[in-house]
Amino acid sequence: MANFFKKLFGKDKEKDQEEDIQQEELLDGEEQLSDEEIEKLLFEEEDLEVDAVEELEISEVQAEEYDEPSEQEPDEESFQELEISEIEADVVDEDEEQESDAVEEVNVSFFSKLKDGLFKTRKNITDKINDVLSNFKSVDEDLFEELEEILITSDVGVETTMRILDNLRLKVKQQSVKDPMLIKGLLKQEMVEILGNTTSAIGTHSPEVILIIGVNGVGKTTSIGKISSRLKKSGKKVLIAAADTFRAAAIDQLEVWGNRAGVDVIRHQEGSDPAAVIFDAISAAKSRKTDVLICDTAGRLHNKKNLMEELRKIFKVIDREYPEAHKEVMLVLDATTGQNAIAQAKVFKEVADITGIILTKLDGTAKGGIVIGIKSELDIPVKLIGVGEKVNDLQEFVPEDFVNALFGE
Ligand SMILES: Nc1nc2c(ncn2[C@@H]2O[C@H](COP(=O)(O)OP(=O)(O)OP(=O)(O)O)[C@@H](O)[C@H]2O)c(=O)[nH]1
Ligand SMILES: [Mg+2]
Repeated sequence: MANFFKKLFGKDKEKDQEEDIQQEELLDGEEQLSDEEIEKLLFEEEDLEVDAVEELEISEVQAEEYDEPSEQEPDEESFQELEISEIEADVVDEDEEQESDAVEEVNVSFFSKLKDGLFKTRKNITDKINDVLSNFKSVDEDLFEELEEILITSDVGVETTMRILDNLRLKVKQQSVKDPMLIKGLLKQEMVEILGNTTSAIGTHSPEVILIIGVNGVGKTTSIGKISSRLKKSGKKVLIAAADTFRAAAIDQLEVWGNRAGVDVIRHQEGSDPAAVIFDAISAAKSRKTDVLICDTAGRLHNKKNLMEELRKIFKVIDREYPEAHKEVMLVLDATTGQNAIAQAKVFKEVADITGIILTKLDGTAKGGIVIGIKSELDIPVKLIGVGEKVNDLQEFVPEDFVNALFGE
């Protein structure tokens, strides 16, 4: 626990100032990304998405065929200005859906939900792989090149794709594979190996604090609603802290999710100090003997420096006031932003010891290959995946299930 948030606070007060300077340097120094680029990454997702598509797509037409923008893309202006009336309208809709959800729960298994959620990615990756494999009579370099293109256009990432293909070539040689159809099994093995199988669930300790961070619109608040509901159903005492005080609508949105899950939300007024909300929430969690405290944070502030400073203060309060609590820092990334999600993670990694990733909106993208890229490039476990907007559409990430669902098996 002592090293938790190690980059964020000093061991004593004297060091605080020095660390502040280091922190500044961390954020503003010779990073691979320029300051301007980081600002852009954190605050201008509209551009990000366009950039991601423009820079990274080898076969734009092919990918876009399946990658229609979802209604909930973060570039929606309306999301920023979300009115309470809109939130309420949403609740009515979702409440109606809840009943059918309950029925659906019985019939639709966890796995088929995952399969459905990965529909666009499956079309983009697996259908194309099947096509290629059935068109080839032997396993040769042209076949590997075709596979390479498919993986890169699905946002697996160049480096990771190369790694997968090198290992594949090796296995093909070692096992003297001649039949192209056998490649699929080897490819699956390779993906499962990269993804690993060491995911530890969140919300299993008591007391536990789960801090949810990420840029605006990625799905932080929605994920908190989904996690709260799951934990509550599993018998945990849950409390939510509305530490995104930047917009009143954000607090109301969280309260709506809290009500739905039957979980209390500790809130202050719009514009109040987020660290003070966390302080109060910790006091409440202690006196109510809460098992899990989940904290929402702002994704958009006036600038990157404010955002990082705010997180820093929050971390400090948690560490000081709740040292006995197990801590999880979950970074939420939007799968539809492709490689930019990885760039965002790199920025947040500099200021927080991220313990896991929640990858949302996998249902809205053909580029679910990003899961493999994230694991391979960042080495932070993807712990939860969002495959839809409803309360039950957040799943624990199990590599083998994911790869099987991806290959439609
Ligand atoms: N399709 C789909 N939509 C999702 C998923 N997760 C979240 N969303 C949608 O994404 C939009 C933004 O979600 P929020 O939870 O409000 O995002 P946020 O990160 O809290 O945003 P800020 O509060 O502005 O920082 C909402 O319309 C959600 O319904 C998912 O897994 N799939
Ligand atoms: Mg939010």
